[in-house]
Amino acid sequence: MSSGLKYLPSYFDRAAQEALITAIEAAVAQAPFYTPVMPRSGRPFTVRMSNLGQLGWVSDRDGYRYQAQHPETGEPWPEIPDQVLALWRKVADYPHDPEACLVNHYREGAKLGLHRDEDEKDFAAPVVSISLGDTAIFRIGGTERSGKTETLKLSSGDVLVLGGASRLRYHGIDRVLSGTSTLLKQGGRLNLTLRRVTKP
Ligand code: MD3
Ligand code: FE
Repeated sequence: MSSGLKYLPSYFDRAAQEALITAIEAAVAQAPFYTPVMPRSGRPFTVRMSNLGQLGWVSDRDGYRYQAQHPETGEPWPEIPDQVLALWRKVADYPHDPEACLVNHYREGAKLGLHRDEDEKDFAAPVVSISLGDTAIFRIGGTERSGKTETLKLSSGDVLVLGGASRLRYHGIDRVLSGTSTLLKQGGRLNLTLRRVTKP
């Protein structure tokens, strides 16, 4: 795969994954998962979302954007947990903390179509992703939608760092393999993506 992609399989051991889940459960009790809809069409995503940090990524009929409040409760997003910030500081190779941590929740049948992450203003910062729960089939292409793609299985505890030449590559989640992990009591998959949004 092209430069700027770092795949760190089993970065978090089981105990660290359980500690992450405890922290995320506390946060989503404050900022519940909601179902975003596509701009214009209003078609719902199959993935449910919440955010942590100063800014959260949201999608509604008006478009995609970052905002400081939960779209349904109007409350500020909870803080990014310490162990998640610690990961960014170790792997991001970027001199500022992330402003946003998008939390994606995949239940049975959920997927995420091929897209680029381009709503941020500073592409010098990487996106750092943590996978928890059921294994996902992740698809990644190049910087053109029509380009070749390849797949990678993302398992619980895996970390991906997408920086440099990989920062603007197309990617998505084809499917989640139900029952492949016992981490989440309800099953399914959680993905955390850490991002710098503004130019420092
Ligand atoms: C490759 N999330 O939230 S994370 C997203 O598993 C998103 O929920 C997926 O795509 C998920 O936007 C994939 C891995 C990832 C994140 C950002 C990337 C891969 C990326 C940015 C550029 C290239
Ligand atoms: Fe993405």
